[in-house]
Amino acid sequence: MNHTLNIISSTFASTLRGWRGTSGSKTVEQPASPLVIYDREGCPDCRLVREALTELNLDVLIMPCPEGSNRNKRQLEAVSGQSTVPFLADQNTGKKVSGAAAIIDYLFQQYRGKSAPAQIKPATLNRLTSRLASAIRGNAGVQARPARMAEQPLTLYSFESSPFSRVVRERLCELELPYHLVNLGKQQWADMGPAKMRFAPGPYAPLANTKRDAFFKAHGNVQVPYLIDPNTNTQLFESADILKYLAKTYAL
Ligand SMILES: N[C@@H](CCC(=O)N[C@@H](CS)C(=O)NCC(=O)O)C(=O)O
Repeated sequence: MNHTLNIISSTFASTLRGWRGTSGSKTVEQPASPLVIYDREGCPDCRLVREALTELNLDVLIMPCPEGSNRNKRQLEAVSGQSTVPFLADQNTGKKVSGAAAIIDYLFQQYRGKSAPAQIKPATLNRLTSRLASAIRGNAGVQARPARMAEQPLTLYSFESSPFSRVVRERLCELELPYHLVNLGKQQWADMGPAKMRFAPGPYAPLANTKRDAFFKAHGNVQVPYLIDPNTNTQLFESADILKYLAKTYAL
């Protein structure tokens, strides 16, 4: 699909979800061992889990389980005894949790010390609009494409509602490439808007001592998607360039 149309449809998907998965909490302590999420980008229930992860500002290791391939599903079956996504394995507590409702409840209780707010839970309206968002994206992030394996997981800086990041996450899922998902949800009004045209006037400054702050110090701005591939020593901004890179490096 033409990249501009792809981004427009991705923007519609975020709009259908009311731009949930844009804001991240101001403070968070990342778990010592990364949470592992078995996920399918185009799956409506998985989206609700990823929205909660952005909201909680938690980073996770995503094990993509697209339809039509067993590469990561074999591991899912070994860990969980079943093959449905979303599934969470928390090595910090030894907990294994299946299904969006239970995972979201667990994440809020464990990492925020309170119940998940009603608007985040997989209630009927959230499930319906998440289904519509998947429908708008067609088959993107659902079916496996033939791909080479990556020796080490990639890293993607993203936040759930980011239309530009979604198209990259979809491709990572289709290619079954495990990746560390670093959530850079927006934490204040000054973060709103595109990196090159923020809504707030004046020079941009992220909140001090946050992941956004660290990213800003490293790159001079905060823009997602940003991909790191340790297998080829590559770091890339720009969704179109990242998609081309993934096709050239991993698609068969
Ligand atoms: N041309 C870039 C645009 C990326 C972009 O505008 N990303 C937005 C999020 S969708 C962003 O980074 N906004 C700044 C921020 O979140 O601080 C691409 O295709 O990757």
